[in-house]
Amino acid sequence: MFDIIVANGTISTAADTYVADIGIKDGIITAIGRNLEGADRVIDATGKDVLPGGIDSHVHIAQPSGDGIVMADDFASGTLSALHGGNTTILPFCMQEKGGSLRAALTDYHAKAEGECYTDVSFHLIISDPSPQLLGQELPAAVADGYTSFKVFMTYEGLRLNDAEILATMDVARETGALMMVHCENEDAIRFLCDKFASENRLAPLSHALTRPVVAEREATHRALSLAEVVDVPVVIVHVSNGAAMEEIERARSRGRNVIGETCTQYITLTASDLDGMDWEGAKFVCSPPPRDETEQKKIWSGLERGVFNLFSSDHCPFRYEDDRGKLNPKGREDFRHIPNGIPGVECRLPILFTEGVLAGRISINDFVAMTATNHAKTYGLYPKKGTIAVGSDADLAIWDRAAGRTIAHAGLHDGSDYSPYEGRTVDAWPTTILLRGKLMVEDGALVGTKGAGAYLPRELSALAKKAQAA
Ligand code: DUC
Ligand code: ZN
Ligand code: ZN
Repeated sequence: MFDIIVANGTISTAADTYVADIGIKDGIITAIGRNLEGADRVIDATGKDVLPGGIDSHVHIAQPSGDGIVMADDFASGTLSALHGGNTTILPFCMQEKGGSLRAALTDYHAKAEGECYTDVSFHLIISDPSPQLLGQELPAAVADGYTSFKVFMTYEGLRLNDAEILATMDVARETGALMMVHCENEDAIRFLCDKFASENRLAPLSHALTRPVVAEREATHRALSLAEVVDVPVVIVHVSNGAAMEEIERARSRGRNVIGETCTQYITLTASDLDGMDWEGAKFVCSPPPRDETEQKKIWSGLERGVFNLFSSDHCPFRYEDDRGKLNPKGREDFRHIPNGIPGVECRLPILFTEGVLAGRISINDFVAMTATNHAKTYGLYPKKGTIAVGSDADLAIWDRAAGRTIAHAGLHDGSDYSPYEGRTVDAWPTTILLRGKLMVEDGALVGTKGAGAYLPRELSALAKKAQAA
């Protein structure tokens, strides 16, 4: 006897595509086969794609942003938006405040998420202050408690770590088996260019892209990979925006390094010229690394096609546009250096890649599942509970309708921002019915689940990092 049967859908995992029924009991997939019977509820998925719920492992929600700036999403709106875009798990970042403890940051972040989520959530840490106390005690304790990944920044004053600090932090990753993610951009190069642009009074949003050139990302990527080689530790290079940085990853792998590569929606869809919009509208596209040009987009596509990128994420980092605490804050409306970095995108990630990747014939549906769900679970210690359709796995399912295409309009999205960088773009399919651990959350596009259905997920060590530690 099942609680629910999802009947006759075309199931795709990272490995396989086939037509079958899925039997669900107590939130778990307990049977996969033809002609399953005996359920309280049968969902007919004939002619639909049944995929694992998406996992977006790069999302920013309710992150302190300083300077009177406030992120547009709390856990309720951020996870609701993720859910409507076909996701059942997201991994936002819990940031250590400079000089603050990790415990304090985690207590605060858990309090923000508790009872608010529509998807399951787990947290990466951001290390902003790698003091001996943090590296020696707090971080290892947090890893043991299931916070098994953390991010460091090579850019942003107040957040960036120098090379010595990165090495010391990587050493903790090696010792604990945690996985380290690196934001690769050369802060000094960016600072130099920003000062130069400011002295020339070139303060419009486009200057954001011009002061964060490809070379600043390529150099930092090379350096991060070199430092990881010194420590002999695996590393995740997040939000790769261009071919040169991507080639650094390929070169490191050819030396035998264990490198996970991530790219994001904005690097296959947007270009720097979007920042050059009418008036100050370019602020809507300010994110770091910035979108590049069509040549770089093609290189990123080639990386997706050739499997260079393991992860395709949104880097959802939402601010409102018309808002004193958002993009058009009093300083930001006059000087690109004060426009908060980041764009919303958690709801559009999957339909855009499905349309432009799968339906356009660039990647297989199995590669799509790998890059949007399975590999995220494997990378961050959630597999096989999450990220696949298999007996014993959580019944996190997205039922896709290829007749539910639409033109993206922010009015139809669910995040807390007031615009979408993907406004006007057409997608040819949408995940219209979503189950979270067997619970029907969205049915034919309408919310039927409740806030608080999403749970916090402590994580195992990454299988990838474990491998390195054992070696
Ligand atoms: N880095 C991110 O990972 N997200 C948004 C902004 C940034 O700099
Ligand atoms: Zn980043
Ligand atoms: Zn990010």
